[in-house]
Amino acid sequence: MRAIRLRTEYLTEPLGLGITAPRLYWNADGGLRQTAYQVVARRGGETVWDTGKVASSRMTHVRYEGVPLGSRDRVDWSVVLWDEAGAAGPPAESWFELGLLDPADWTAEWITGDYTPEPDVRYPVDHFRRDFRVREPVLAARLYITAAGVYEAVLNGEPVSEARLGPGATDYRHRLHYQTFDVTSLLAADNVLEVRLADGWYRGSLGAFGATHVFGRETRLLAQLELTYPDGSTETVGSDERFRWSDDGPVRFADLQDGEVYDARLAPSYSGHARITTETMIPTAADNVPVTEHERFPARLLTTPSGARVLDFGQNLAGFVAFTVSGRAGQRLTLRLGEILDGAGEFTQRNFQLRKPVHEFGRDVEILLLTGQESEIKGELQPTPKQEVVFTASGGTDHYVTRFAVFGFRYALVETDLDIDPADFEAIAVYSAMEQTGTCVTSHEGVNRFLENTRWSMKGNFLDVPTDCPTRERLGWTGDAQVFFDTAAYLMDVGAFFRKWLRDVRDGQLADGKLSAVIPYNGTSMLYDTTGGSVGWADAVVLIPYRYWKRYGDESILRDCYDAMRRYAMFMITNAGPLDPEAAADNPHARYLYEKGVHLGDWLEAAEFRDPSPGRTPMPEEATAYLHYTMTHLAEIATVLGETADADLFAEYAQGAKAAYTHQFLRDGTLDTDRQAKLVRPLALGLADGDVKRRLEDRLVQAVKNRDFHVNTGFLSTPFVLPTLTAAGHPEIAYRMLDNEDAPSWLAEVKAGATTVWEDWEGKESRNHYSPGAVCQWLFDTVAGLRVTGENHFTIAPVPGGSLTSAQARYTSVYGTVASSWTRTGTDLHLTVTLPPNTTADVRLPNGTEHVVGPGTHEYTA
Ligand code: RAM
Repeated sequence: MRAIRLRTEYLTEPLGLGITAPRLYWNADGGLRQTAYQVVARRGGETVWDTGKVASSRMTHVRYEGVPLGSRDRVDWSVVLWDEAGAAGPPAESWFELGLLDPADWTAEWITGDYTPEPDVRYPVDHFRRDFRVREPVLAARLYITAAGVYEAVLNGEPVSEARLGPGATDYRHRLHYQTFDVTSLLAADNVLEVRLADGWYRGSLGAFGATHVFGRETRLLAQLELTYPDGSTETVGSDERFRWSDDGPVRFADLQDGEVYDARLAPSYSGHARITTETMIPTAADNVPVTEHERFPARLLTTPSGARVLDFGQNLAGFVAFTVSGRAGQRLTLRLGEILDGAGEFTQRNFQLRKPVHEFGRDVEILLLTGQESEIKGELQPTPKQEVVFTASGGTDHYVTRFAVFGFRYALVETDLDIDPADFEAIAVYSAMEQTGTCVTSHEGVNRFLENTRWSMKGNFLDVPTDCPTRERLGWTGDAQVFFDTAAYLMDVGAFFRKWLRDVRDGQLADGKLSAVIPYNGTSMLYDTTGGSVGWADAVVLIPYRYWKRYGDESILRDCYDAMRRYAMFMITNAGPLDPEAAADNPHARYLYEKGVHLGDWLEAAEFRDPSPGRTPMPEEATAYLHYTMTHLAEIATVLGETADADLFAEYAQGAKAAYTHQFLRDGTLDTDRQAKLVRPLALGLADGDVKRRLEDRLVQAVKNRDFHVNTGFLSTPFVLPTLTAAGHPEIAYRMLDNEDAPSWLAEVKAGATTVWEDWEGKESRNHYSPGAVCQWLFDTVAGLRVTGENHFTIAPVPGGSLTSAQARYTSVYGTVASSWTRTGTDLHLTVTLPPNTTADVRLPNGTEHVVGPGTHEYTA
C-alpha cells in the first residue's frame, strides 16, 4: 500500500505557506486497509519529525509536530503505509515550504509610482523595473510579492508564475495576501525584474455601482527577491527607490470591471524612479490555490440582423480575451463583452449593466443609487460595468491578452476597420485553480448539460472569492455561497478556497455580530450592512463551516470560526422575540419568534410568488425557520467543541423557535399554498413532525402538480426542493421537476441554449449565477447516492427514477475517489460501487437491502 495525492493543508506542495504546524493528507493506493503510517519530515537533510510507526487508519489532518519551523523552512516529507497484512509499502514523498512569517522578514520597502493621485482621475498602469546581477549559480530564488492594486511580475521576459490577478481579493483594511514564487530557473547573470501594477480591487471599480477608490488612492508594490547561493549566503533584491518607474506603457487604463485601453504602439520608458511610500498592513499568506488561466475557446464570427459583427465564443465564462491582429499603426479595435444576444439577435450588455456617475462619487450619491433615485443625481451617468477593450494597433503584428480586467462574457461586439480573422480571437476562462473532484453523467443529455452549466457558473464565480455573478455585481454574497457550498464541494476541491473565504467572512463581521451580506467589503457598505443580518445569508458563518467539517472531517474549521459563529448566534438571540408583543400574545413561545431585522427572504422565487419589496417587509416565517435551523447546527457544533453552556443555550433557541414556528405558521396543521418555498422550508429545516409533516408533504406534492411540475422556489429553497420530495417518499415527483423543460425549471434554461446557470427563472437578470445550480448536490448525493458520512466512510444510496436509465458519478473525496454507477433495464437495476483503499461504505439499494463493504468494486442487481 502506498500513499498518493499527498497534500499539505489542502494544497499540493505549497510554497510560501503561512501555517507553521501544517496538517498532512494522503489517500491510499493498493491494499485494503491502512493499519499504520509513518511520516518522516526533513529540513535540509536533518530529520525534524519522525512519527515512528503509528497504528492508525488516519489519512487526513495529521498535524506536523516536529521541531518548530520558521520562515522560509522547506520541509520534505514522506509517508509509508502498512496494509492489512502488516506489510509496509514504498515511501511517497511531498514537501511544503513556509513563507515569511515574521513582519521583520520584510526588508523591501513599499513603493509607488512617482505621481500624486488626484481625486477623480484614473491613471495608466505603472511599470517598475530593477536590473541586477547575481553571482552565479544561485541555488534558490524566491520572489515574495504583493500590492495594493493588482500586479504582474516578469523576470527576464518570463512571467514569474501562472498566477494571475495577485494579490487577490480580501478586505484590504484588514488583510492583504502576498504570493511566493520560485524563480530560480528564470535567473541569469544579468537580470531584469519588471512589475506592472494596476488598480485592481484596491482602487478600481467594485460592486454593482462600480464605486472606485474603495481602499485608497495610491497603489503600491512590495517585492522581495531572495537569492540563496550554494555556500548558504543570501542576497535580497527588494523594492526600493532603485526601482525605475514610468507609466507610459501600453495599458493606458485598466479596471477589473470596465476593461482595458491598450495602445500597442507604446513601450514603457522607465524614465523615472519609484517613490518610497508607507503601508501599515503586514502581508500574510493566503494558503489558497492561485487564480490561473484555464480553458480557451475559439471564436465564431456572427453578423447580427443590424449588420453588427459579433464574436461568439460558445461558452459563457469569466476571464480574459486574447487576440492577434496586424494593421496600420493607430488602427483601432473595440471589443464589448456580453453574455447574451437580445430578442432581436443583437449584442447587449443590458442584462447586467447599471448606471453610475461619470465622476467619482461619495456616500450621498451611493444612497441615491441604492434607493433607485438616479434622477436626483447631478451630472452625467455612465453604464457600469463597461466590459470593453479599446485596442490601438502598432503597425506590426500585435498579440493582446487581458491582464488587469475580468469579463463575464460569451459574446464580443467588434468595432474596427482592421482586417480580423475570428480564428485569431480566444476567450480564456480565469478562476481559482481548484482540482475538479466530481463528475456525474446520466442518460439525460439535458441534465448532464445543466450539471456542466453549474460547473461553469462555479468557474465563472470562484475567483479568489465566491461571487454572485462575474458581470453586474461580482460580490461575495454570503447567501449564494451558503446555498451552493455542497454542490461546489462535489464539483471541485474547495478546501483551501473556502478556508480563505471563511477568513474573509470573519473579517466582515460587524460589531453587533451580524455579517455584511457581501464579503469582502466593497465600499457600498450601507446596503450590505443593512441586509447583513438576513437569514440564509448571515448563516453562512455557521452553515459553511458546519458542512466543511462534515465533508472534510475537519474540526479545526469549527474552532477557527467559533468565535464568529457565537457572536452571530448572540446577534440572533438579541433580536429574537416578536415585533409586536401584543399581536403575539397568544403564542406561548413568542420570545423565540424571529421577526426583527431586514431579511432578503427566499430571493427570486418564480415571478408569480416573488416578494414585491424584499428586504423591506418583515419576514417572520423565513427568519424564525432559520433561527431554528441555525441554532440546531450551532448546538451540535458547540457540543463537539465542548462549549456545553453555549450548546444548552443554542438548543433552547432551536427548540423554542420550532415551537414558536409551529404555533405561528403551522397552527392549522399545514400551510395552504402553491408557493413551494413556503412548504419546502418547514420540511427541509426540520420544523415539522408527525401528521403536520405528512400534511405538508402532501400539500407540497399537490403544489408541484398544480404548477405542472414547474419550479418556483427562490435561492434559499431551491437546493432543498428535490431532497425534500425524495425524503417524503416522492422521488418521482422530484424527477419530474428535474426533467421539466418548460419554464420555470432548470432544464428550460438548457433548452434555451444556456451554457451557465441563470440568476432568475425568467432569464431577465445575470446569466451566470450559480445559486439555482445548488440542486446539483441532489444529483451526487441522491441520484447517484454518494455521500461522505464519516472518517474514511461513505454511504451509497442511489435513488434511480424519472426518465433516467443510467447515472454514473465519481467523487474524489478527501479520502479518495469513490464511484457509484447504475443502469436500469425494465425493472432491473444494476449498481456498481467502487471504493478507494482504506475506506468503507454502507451501500443501500433501492429495494431496501443493505451491505457494509470495503475497498474495491462491488456489483449489485436488484
Ligand atoms: C443580488 C445578487 C445576489 C443575491 C442578492 C440578495 O443582487 O443577485 O445573488 O444574493 O441580490
